[in-house]
Parts: sequence; structure tokens; C-alpha cells
Amino acid sequence: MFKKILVANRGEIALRVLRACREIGVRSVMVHSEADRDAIYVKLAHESVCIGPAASAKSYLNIPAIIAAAEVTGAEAIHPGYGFLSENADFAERVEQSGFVFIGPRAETIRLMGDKVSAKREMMAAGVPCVPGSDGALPEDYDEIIRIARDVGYPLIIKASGGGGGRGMRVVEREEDLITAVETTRTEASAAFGNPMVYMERFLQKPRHIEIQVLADNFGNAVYLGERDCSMQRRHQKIIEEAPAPGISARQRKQIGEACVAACKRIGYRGAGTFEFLYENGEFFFIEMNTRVQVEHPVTELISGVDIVLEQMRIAAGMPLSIEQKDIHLRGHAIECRINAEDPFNFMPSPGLITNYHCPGGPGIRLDTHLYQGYRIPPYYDSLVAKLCAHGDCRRQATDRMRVALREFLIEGIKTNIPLHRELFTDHNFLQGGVSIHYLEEWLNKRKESNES
Ligand code: MV4
Repeated sequence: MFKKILVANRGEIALRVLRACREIGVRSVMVHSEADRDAIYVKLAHESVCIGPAASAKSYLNIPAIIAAAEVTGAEAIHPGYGFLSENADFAERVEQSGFVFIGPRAETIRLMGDKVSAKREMMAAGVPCVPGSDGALPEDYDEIIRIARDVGYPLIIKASGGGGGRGMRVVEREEDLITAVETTRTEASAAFGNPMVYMERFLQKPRHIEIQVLADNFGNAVYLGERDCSMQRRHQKIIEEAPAPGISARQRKQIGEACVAACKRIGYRGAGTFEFLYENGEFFFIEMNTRVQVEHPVTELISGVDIVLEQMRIAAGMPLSIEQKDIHLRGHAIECRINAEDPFNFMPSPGLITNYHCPGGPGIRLDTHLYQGYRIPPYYDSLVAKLCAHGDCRRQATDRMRVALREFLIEGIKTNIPLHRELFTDHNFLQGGVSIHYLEEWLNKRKESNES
């Protein structure tokens, strides 16, 4: 195992990685911006290095500064967390070229999965079910595009190969709108991702978002840790995630899990990864792969007992996976509420001083947060400040425990979305389980209308 790891991130995930380091006696180096000097994880780290001003572009995205920090502190490996540089293939490459270990997949794997057209091609070849659509990137010729579209059927969706996570896509309802949509998406994709390639898929109207967690080592071993349902989202920001996904049978879990493991083996995947699917009418359709640890990894940890961050570190250190598929037994149900420093009605960010703070606890409760009373949430970064998880023997026990925890949770001085979560945990459809990706936005619209009248 490494003696010293540099954490190239901030907030709750920085603390999460630091805790994994402490647990196994690895020293930690925390890099931080000028705005994050007083963060708890900076104080708890063995060493810290200020890598630049508040703006992410000059600190958390500043590759030379991060590599220099690894050099001066003698760190052996870099954990990128999520967001920031975590899926930047150039960063992974420069980390390795500088003689450090990138805690994640090989740069070429990040690149392969970052390009959605090549990712989908690999998945099809591995036998992972994909959304029906164009065979690779769309051609230039308009007649050909129209022919492909007739084959796919309407409504369809045009997606940028360099996009992902909801960026660079456009739904097309009718043939007369097709060419304009393709051209506009191409132009936007060129500007945003430096890649004009686009592809086409049948548009699924009311799917759920279900993703499969995998781990793979350098020895050809790969396992799946079941799925998460992340359908409760607003504007591509997930707010509640759970594991397992309501209504998925053990047989279907095994089938899709084994397909993902086959894909890992095919691409020589290494580290933690997530296969994102749309799920509609009992069928899985691959959309994208994430090559990082995800925000919502704790729900999988709670039901599987596997420490995903620790496994990432072990894999990067050249150790084999500590578990085989036969050792993985999912137990109970876990739900995560993302607590954001934002207005619970208009979603405006609400940074500032935490004047009073009390955190929930008790059986089956897990809280991942860097907050403390007297901490000032800086205005420069993502508004996620805590992840409250509840685990129980069944979904009902998990939601009951979550309701109790949400009542206890006190964060004063700023606005948070805790009141929104409290409301959602009384909603019958949500409590029933299995709502679609559109449910939350529809629910918010109804709430708004009833507050206006
Ligand atoms: C889709 C889709 C419907 N049909 N693809 C949005 C994020 C990106 N990861 C893929 N996305 C979608 N792709 C087809 N063929 C609907 C969405 C989508 C969505 C997906 C997951 C979670 C939330 C979403 C919200 C709106 C649209």
C-alpha cells in the first residue's frame, strides 16, 4: 500500500478519502484553494498545500500546481474524488508521466469512455444492452441522416459524443426538425467539447435512471456491487439515490451485472466505475460510463459492506480485489439525501456561516459531511454540503429512518434543501418506489402551482 496519498478534491469527498487513508495508516496530503483554508479535512490531513486562489480553474483544476504539490510532499498517488479532474484523461496521463499513481482507470480508458460514441461501441461489442440508434457517429449527408432517423423512429434524441451528464443533447419529435437539430447540436458540441461528432438514439419517454457499480483490478478480476436508482433528479442534479433499485429482480441484477463485468474485462477496466442505464418497461439500456467514484457510492457501501474508496486505493497500489463475486451479498436497503446549501424553493445557492449545527444519528444512519458549527461555506463551489444516508432491513425501514434523521438535522445560518427532503419523504408515489426521471420536476411544478393559487 502507498505510504502517502494526495487528495485532489474538496468538501465531503476529500474527508471521505482522508478517512479511508487514516483507517489503513496511509498519510494524507490535502491540496486546497485559498477559500478552503479553514476546512476540517485540511486540518485533519497530515499535510496540506495551498494550490491557488478560490476560482477552481486556478486551484482544483490547476494540473501543474497539483503535481508540484505531490512532488514537494513526496506523495506516491493522487486520488481525484469526483468532479474537477476526476475524468480528465490528460490529468491522469500527466500524473503518471510525472511518476505518480492516478487512483482511477488508465488515461486511455477515461478517453475511450469520455467519447460516448466509442463507449457505446465497446458496450455493444461486450453484449451490454444499449439504446437503439445510429451505428456510431452520424454522417454528414442529410439524406443519410434522415434515413437513419426513419429507422430509429421518432421521437429521437441527438447527443454529442463529447457530451454526457445531460450536456449537448436535443430531442427531435418530427422529421422537419431533424437537420436543424443535428446542425445546432454539432455547432454547440464543437464549441463546448471541441468535438462536433453527434449520434442518434430512440428517445425513451419515461425511463428510470439505474446504474451499476463495478470494481476491477489489474489482474483481470471484476465484480458488480448491484445497482442504484438515481431517478430523483432536477436539471440533471440527483438529489435522492437508493440501492437496490425498487422492483429489480435478483435474476435481472445478475444478468445486467454480469454484462457490465464482461465489459470491464473487454476494455481492461481498472478501479471503481459506474455503468449508467435508462430502465423502461423492464429493460436496461446503456447510456454512459462514469470512470470515477460517484457522489452516491455510500448507498452501495451500506448494502454491500464493501468500502469502495478503500478498494480504489488497493487496486491503484497493485493489490487484487479483496472480494470475489461469490462474497458479495446485498443486505437491506439504503437511501441517500443530498443536502445542498440552497433555497429549498427556488434552488438559489445559499453559502455562508453555519451558526448552529446538530447532526442526526442512531441505527442505520450514515452522514458524510465536512460541515461543523462555525464553518463558512464558500460561494465558489458546488452547493453539496452533506450526504445523509439511511440503511434498513427493507425500503420501508430505510425511509422511516431517513424521516427521523431529517427531523433531527439542524443546519442554521444558511438555507438548505432539508425542508424539501422532509416533504418528499411524505410523498406517496416516492414512498411507493420506482418513479421516473421526470417525477421530481413534475412534483416541483405541482407544488409551485398550489403555492401560487
Ligand atoms: C436519454 C433520455 C431519453 N432517451 N437518452 C440525460 C443525461 C444523460 N446522461 C443522458 N440523458 C438522457 N438520455 C435517450 N435515448 C433521457 C435523458 C435524461 C435523463 C437521463 C438520466 C437522468 C435524468 C435525465 C433527465 C432528462 C433526460
